[in-house]
Amino acid sequence: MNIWDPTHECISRDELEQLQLERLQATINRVHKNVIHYRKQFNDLGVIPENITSLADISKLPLTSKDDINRNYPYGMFAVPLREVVRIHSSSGIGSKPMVTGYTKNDIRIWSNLVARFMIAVGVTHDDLVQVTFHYGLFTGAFGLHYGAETIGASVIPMGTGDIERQIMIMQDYKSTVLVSTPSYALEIAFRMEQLGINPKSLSLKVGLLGGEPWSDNMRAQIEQGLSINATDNYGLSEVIGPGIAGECSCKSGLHIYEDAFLPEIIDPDTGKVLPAGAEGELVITTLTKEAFPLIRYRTRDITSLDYTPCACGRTLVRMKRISRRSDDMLIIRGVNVYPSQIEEAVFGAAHSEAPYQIVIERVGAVDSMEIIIEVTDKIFSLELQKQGSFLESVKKRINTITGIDVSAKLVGARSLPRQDGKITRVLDRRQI
Ligand code: DLL
Repeated sequence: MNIWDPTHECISRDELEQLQLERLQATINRVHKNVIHYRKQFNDLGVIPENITSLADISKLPLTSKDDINRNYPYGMFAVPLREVVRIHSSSGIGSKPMVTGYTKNDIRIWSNLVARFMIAVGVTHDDLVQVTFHYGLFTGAFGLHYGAETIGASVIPMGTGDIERQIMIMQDYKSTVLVSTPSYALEIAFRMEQLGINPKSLSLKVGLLGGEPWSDNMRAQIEQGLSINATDNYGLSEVIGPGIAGECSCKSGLHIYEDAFLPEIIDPDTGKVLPAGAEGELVITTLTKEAFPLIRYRTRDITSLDYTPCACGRTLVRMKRISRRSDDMLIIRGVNVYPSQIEEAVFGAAHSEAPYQIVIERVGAVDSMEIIIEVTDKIFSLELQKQGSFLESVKKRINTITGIDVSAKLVGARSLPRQDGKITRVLDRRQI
């Protein structure tokens, strides 16, 4: 079996814990010295870096949230001067501003190697042709997978997102062997191929490296059949590094977390208390190698559990269960993170006042759609028809500016949205994943 970095992926637990402690102490020293936010938090809790002498001491440190990152927008939590940063990425924040992350040259090198791990783990080699269908831009997905594939010496086809039929044509003509995408995009490609009468077996595809959004075993089976590939799962989030935090091996019984680079904990999302090994709760991650943008006890809001039993693949790194839900209200629409609060900001901003609204999400085939239904208020009602049209346009434009996604919007009669105890259900997610 091929293992990219056996020294770290098959390390004994004792050695791993020693390495983690050394890296944790170095990270704590760095953020204490260079990041005002952490120094202040440590001071408030009476923590001095010298007090962290075991991995268990991590519970003395404060948790970090998306709010903290947002409050320090854009560069306040960087631990190096900008001149040492060679790359900036960002992802959706809670409000109208994104969360900005940075990488030093060394961060990029480590990131590429972490991504290489899950590629090699599911059988991708330097002989493969890797078609990357993520959007190349501020999103971490495309660059992360791109560099990982180059690191193992595979040939990268940097397609980006776009017309599905063009993706299929390139797949056919360039003889792509690996598909990099979100699970829903992979399913969309499979559906379109079926419509076009293309036999998936006529393609050269063999592996799907899929991640960026939750997906079920049922979806996996549909993708595997529809594209005639081995569909594998990988996990990450932009704030922490992007893809390359965890990935499946060929056993497909959980995702190995790359614990030499990330220290995972599971907490109770309501109390913040650390839960025992095996319990389900919110994944919290401390970065152990990052230079530009280290994070201490970052609340991912993703719900999972950790399995420390040995894996048949020979890797000793802990496995996390596939993520199925979150402890906050973040939605992932076509791979893009969206908060209901951002939609509300757009609706109220366009209406210049509060307006009753509901967000409806559907999945038709494999494609997510979001519709904003807004009740006519006296103020909106008094607008002539043409102005109502431009109000809806303004809502859609604002949502697109904040989140980058296209939505539809419509007006309905006053008090026509269903209410429970006087309240409108803000989000109606009708997707069956
Ligand atoms: O989605 C990074 C990524 C790109 C991972 C490509 C894998 C492949 P964000 O846009 O910041 O980063 O979204 C992160 O997406 O907190 C999870 O809720 C969700 N997510 C990511 N991967 C998975 C997965 C990228 N494999 C958020 N299964 C995370 C379930 C996932 N959810």
